[in-house]
Amino acid sequence: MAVSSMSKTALRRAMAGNTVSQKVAFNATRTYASKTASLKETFAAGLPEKIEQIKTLKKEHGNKVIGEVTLDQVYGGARGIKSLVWEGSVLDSEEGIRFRGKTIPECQEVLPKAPGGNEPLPEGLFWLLLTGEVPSEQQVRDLSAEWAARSELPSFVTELIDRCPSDLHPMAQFSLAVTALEHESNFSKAYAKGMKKTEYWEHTFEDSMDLIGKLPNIAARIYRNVYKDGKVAPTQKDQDYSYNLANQLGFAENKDFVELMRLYLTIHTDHEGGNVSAHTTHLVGSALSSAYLSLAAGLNGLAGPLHGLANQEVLKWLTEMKSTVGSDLSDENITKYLWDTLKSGRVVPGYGHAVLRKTDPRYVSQREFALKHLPDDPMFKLVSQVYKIAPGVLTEHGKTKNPFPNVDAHSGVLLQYYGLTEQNFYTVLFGVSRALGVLPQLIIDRAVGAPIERPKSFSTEAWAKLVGAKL
Ligand code: HAX
Repeated sequence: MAVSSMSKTALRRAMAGNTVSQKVAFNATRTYASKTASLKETFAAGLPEKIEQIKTLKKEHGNKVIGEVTLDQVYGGARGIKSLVWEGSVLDSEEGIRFRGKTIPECQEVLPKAPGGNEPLPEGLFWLLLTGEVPSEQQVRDLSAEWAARSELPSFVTELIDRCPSDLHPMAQFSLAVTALEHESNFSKAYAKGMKKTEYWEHTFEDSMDLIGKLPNIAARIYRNVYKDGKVAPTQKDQDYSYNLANQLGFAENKDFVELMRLYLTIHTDHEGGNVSAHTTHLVGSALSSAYLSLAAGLNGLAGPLHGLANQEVLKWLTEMKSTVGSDLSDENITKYLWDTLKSGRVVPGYGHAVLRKTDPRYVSQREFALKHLPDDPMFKLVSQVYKIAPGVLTEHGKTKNPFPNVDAHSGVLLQYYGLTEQNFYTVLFGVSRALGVLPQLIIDRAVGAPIERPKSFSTEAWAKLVGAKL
């Protein structure tokens, strides 16, 4: 019986009575034995309740008015318009992100860690985002193994990456490789043959798991081709996702870098649904494009300098500051450099946010990592000094609604400390993590039958007419 056609109770009963080998047979896609419920089984078990909740909510409250929209919002990038469903996370302007109701420190506390490690494994956050449940240690180990088992790239994708010119931006190479993986899509093949709507999510789940499994190989191949010797270490099947990424990039000898990857891949996953990469993945997915095509679209948005590319821009900006200002990095000189940046019409990268109005907790968690592992690094000290000065300058400048740092103000400094100094590559790491945040929602969208997205647009003339204005 297909997982999707079982009731929640029937599924739980079936799982409770199953032996290990029966459980493995129950989920045909599983390639190894385990005593605990798999991610797919756990998600399937919670699905009927979710579908019922949405049905009841729509039936009983579907006509309720949930807000009003001003013309300023329409011309202001739809800022603040309540119009999207996103299950994994909610962003509060003061407090920052909560993943399924949990803050970053809470996630650091409760999510399983690698043996001997302190940071949460991103596998656990993926599980939490998809199911709303904190997985057990064993479930997370199984997920690591499952992603490692799916990590191999088709040879034509490897060749495609190898043939990219080394001056093609790593994000463009990344998006190209993910798009090419469409060739492997279970969903697209099943759709072409004809499948029931209730089967959509299972194929999207399989595509998402395959895609996530392959991302470290893609990212590392791009990095090793562009900056190193082009050789990528094979995936180690008994290691976690972040270890493999660190190892394939060539940095796993340093245990602290592996820990940094675990933290980095956890905190960059998800930031509710309206940001460019999340919204784009969801929007493209709403047309029933596969997980590959949907994520590639999201990655193209992440590659913009106002979004994910800001983490590359921050380190560039700090490096330029050092060469412009010279060795006297006094508060006065940094203040002057900030003003020079603003007066030249540029933004201060890593500062400001469309929703947040306080320091981003993702910045705080990286700062805490730095205080623990690299308190004396000169670049970290510079980041801390800018943190002390920039909010005042931006407030005095008077434009930005949020003068505090966002996630991108810190990540580059951590990476460069461990020797990953190639800034143009940084957003690829962000993209690997973002996949773990946006794909759970794509699976949920397919599981609950989310419709194709189609908001209404008007020309300026038509808007003017609507608000009774004369142009
Ligand atoms: N430096 C200078 N000016 C800034 C600024 C900054 N860091 N942040 C905002 N402003 C300006 C805006 O450009 C805008 O100016 P105009 O009126 O001339 O257009 C004005 O302040 C009002 O903007 P806002 O309402 O405060 O911010 P937005 O919602 O329009 O934009 C951005 C949010 C994140 C794009 C913006 O703060 C910015 O450009 N920051 C720098 C780039 C950056 O760090 N991006 C990463 C954000 C986090 C993220 O998505 N990571 O992936």
